[in-house]
Amino acid sequence: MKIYFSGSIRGGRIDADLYRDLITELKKYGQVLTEHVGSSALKEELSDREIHDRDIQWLHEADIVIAEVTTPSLGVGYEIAKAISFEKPVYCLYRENEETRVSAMIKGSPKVTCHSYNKFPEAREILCHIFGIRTRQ
Ligand code: 6IA
Repeated sequence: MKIYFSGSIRGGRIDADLYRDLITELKKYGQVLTEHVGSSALKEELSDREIHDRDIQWLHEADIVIAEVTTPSLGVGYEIAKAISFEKPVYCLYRENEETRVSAMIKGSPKVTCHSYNKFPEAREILCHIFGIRTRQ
């Protein structure tokens, strides 16, 4: 099972540690193609074009896309739209929050399954549920 995890980079890194913990959890279910999204020491080693082309290639290869969408990010939104067009299953996790509300284009999409959670253990349960269902299909 190849998992594409999507989370904000240039949109803001406030949730970087949370992404790292989610990725650690996701590794129980398969190969996470985008482990760098949870890294606290991101380096600009590739050009923007190289990043784009590599990530699109990984999206093609992925069996499932899991996005943490609490921090709004153009890149995450773009990846979700691409994943939908590639007919990949897309799941979004987000924390309910007064300041940022998830875009209606994500929450309102019939092709995206959204789950809200408060604390990490709840997110872990949601992932368990998602992969429990998917491994039985
Ligand atoms: O617009 P954003 O940068 O927030 O978009 C984040 C999403 O785009 C993530 O889910 C990544 O899959 C992808 N992405 C954006 N920038 C990079 C990147 N840059 N490396 C890999 N994937 C990326 C290198 C790090 C650099 C900005 C310090």
